[in-house]
Amino acid sequence: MKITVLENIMEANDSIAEEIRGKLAAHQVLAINLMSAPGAGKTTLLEQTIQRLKELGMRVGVIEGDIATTRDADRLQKFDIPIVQINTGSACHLDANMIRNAVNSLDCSTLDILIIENVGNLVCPAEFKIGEDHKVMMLSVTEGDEKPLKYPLMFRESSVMLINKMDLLPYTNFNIDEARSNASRINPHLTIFALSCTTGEGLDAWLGWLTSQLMKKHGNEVTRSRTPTTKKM
Ligand SMILES: Nc1nc2c(ncn2[C@@H]2O[C@H](COP(=O)(O)OP(=O)(O)O)[C@@H](O)[C@H]2O)c(=O)[nH]1
Ligand SMILES: [Mg+2]
Repeated sequence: MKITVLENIMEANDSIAEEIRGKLAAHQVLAINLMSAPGAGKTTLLEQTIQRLKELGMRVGVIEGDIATTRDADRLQKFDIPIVQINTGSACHLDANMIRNAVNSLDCSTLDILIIENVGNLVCPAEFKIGEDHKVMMLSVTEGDEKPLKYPLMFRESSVMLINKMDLLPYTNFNIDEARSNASRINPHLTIFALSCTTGEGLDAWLGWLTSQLMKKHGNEVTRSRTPTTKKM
């Protein structure tokens, strides 16, 4: 009985996720679901990524998912882009229903890319489709190279793994080859980039992947008008 209820919840979520995917596709908006444990560096990556995308003339929107506070959204205010903050209260992940409300409050015709920072958690966010084109997960070198084996779902569901805080590598026992091989064992199709959001090392390769996905969505048309707003839900 409990299993049936869970399946129904997931089916309902997936059908809303498809509706979101359709709406974003109609506007050629690339949607990225960014996931990691708390503190891996998602918001710092967003700061670096938004800056570079804006320099390329891309129109970026962000949905910030957190249990409480607008701290991350506040950090992104300086970019003058549309941001929607979702405070989940006690929920440890974003689901499609939350994202549908957030997407409906954005003007998708003014966006090229929507980046969704999920709630910091290495388990639950991977279970929920939210209408994204790609799940991107971040593992920082302070978390341990065995994490792909201990939390396989997130690594299996993701298109990209970002190994962050490479500047701290000399101070840890993190083995980068071990991390790559553990992750590839879980998901042989995973694209892996090692980077540091603090020093900027490796960010070009990440941006290269992101812009190639944008070009797939848009062809060569990337327009430049933006509508800055910040909303709290
Ligand atoms: N040394 C180092 N610190 C980083 C790096 N990226 C993020 N941080 C720091 O890690 C902490 C958590 O970063 P944040 O972006 O808030 O993580 P989030 O919880 O995943 O959004 C902050 O103190 C960041 O300055 C990095 O590449 N190297
Ligand atoms: Mg954050």
